[in-house]
Amino acid sequence: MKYSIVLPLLATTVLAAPVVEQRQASCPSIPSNFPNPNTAKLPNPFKFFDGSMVETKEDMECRNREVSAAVQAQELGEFPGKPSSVTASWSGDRLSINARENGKSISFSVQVRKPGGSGPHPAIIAYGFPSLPIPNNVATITFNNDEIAQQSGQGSRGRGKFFDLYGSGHSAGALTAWAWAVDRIMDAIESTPAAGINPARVGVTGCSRNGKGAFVAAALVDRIALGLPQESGSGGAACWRVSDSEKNKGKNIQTASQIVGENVWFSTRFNAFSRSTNTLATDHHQLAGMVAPRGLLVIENVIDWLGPVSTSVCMKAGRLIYKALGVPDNMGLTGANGHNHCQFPGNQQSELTAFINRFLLNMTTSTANIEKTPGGTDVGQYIDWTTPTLT
Ligand code: MCU
Repeated sequence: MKYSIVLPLLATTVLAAPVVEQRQASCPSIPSNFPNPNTAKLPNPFKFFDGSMVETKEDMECRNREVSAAVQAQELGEFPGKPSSVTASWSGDRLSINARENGKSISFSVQVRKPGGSGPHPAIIAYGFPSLPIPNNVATITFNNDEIAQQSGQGSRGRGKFFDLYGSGHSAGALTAWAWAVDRIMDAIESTPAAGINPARVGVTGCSRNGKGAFVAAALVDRIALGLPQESGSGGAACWRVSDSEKNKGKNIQTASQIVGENVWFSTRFNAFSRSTNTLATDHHQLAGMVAPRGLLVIENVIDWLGPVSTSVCMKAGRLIYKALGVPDNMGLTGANGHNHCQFPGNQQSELTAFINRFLLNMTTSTANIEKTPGGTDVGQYIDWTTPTLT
């Protein structure tokens, strides 16, 4: 299928350090019914739900829209767009944000620690607190995601400021609610030059449960220039199908059927699929595809519960989407072992530095061929499709 780009909103020169592309493809209408496969192989990211093939880069944008719709319908819950009013103000070291919709209003603020100089500065939004080293020439935006949507077991479903605005029965799981707030932080950065942050150079990070959040935010919020999900494991960089297959091989790995009971990260819509992940219309390699062609460094650890085989295979499959788009090096994955959970190790530093340099600091650093994974993670066993070269 060939669809055309109709409205280039922001011209970009894709040299060493691409800025976020904001293009508007003219796509067919997004389906609201999705296929119901029954396969342990990862779904073909290059085949539309109607069976036609993705042939161009613009097709991939359209494909991502239907993938997003399916992921929202089956896993994440609805990701609301910009509310009717979003206002922001800058004072001290805080960016305060107010969002209004349907007569309701919420406010939250983020703390911004900035480098010296007037800026505008690149920045990394950190869920909770940064669990990886942010260089001092990049601003740190500390985001208290728990106040937007709580994540403290089943009793916390529908609690937090997102749900104060949209109602406690809203379908969004916590990951989606947090991504909505990241989208509002981007609104605030754009509308508040006094904050001194460059909206074209913003990354997002978080570790573990917050790593799942950072990954979903990078996928859903297309103004994010660099995703840095850290040790997100199941529900983030792992693919549901591969995690189930690993569980069946006897591994102590988090699976969909466990995760829906543990916490409220996903929508209740996901419950119907948690014991039949082979029937999902998509899997998480396609979340990486939603980030493409923007920067993405997936940082993992060799801990059984996270699913090192699952995250490696899944993200290798995701990197094939970057490859099809002609930008394989805009994504990397690094799965070092030998460190405690969320304790960023020295042996992942060079990859992190390269991605930050290239995508946030506009440097010509190479991010080529970063695929550091454990053995036994051959993606070929989990896919039955080939990777096209999209025109
Ligand atoms: C890896 O993230 C989670 C994991 O999914 C949970 O099962 C476990 O309880 O907590 C991990 C985490 O957030 O650790 C800080």
